[in-house]
Amino acid sequence: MAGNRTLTIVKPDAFGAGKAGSIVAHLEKAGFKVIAARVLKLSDAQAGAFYEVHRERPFFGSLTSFMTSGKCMPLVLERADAVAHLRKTIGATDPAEAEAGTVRKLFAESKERNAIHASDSDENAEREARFFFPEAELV
Ligand code: 3AN
Repeated sequence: MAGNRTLTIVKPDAFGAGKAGSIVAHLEKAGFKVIAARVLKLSDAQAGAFYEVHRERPFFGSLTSFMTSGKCMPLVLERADAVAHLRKTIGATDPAEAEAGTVRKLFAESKERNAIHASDSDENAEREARFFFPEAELV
């Protein structure tokens, strides 16, 4: 998927508040095409595996309990320069620091309940897309 695909997750805060449709519409307006999507409630094991790189961080337990607190919606998105463009579209991790018009400024509550995830590199986009979707759904 090098370069033109990325993985996003509408997190449980935004999904539970009925903001998924508005967020996907915002992403489509930003030029992203939805390649794959699903809705699921992550298990503790899945959340721990997805956020493995953060296991030693002080917020790991809180992050995984938030991410398993309700349903979320992972999507694979496509457009040119997908990873960088999605990071710009969602804004800073903390919505208080996010630029006006970004997904987190519009829809997030706090640094943890921050509405949306986006892969931070092509390598992680590939790994994270495969985490949620079988090959056949990524055509
Ligand atoms: P981003 O989601 O912007 O890539 P990362 O990769 O630094 O941010 O952090 C992954 C997730 O961990 C964030 N989306 C956020 O939900 C959570 N997180 C990061 N830093 C903190 C923090 N200081 N306190 C609570 N949660 C945090």
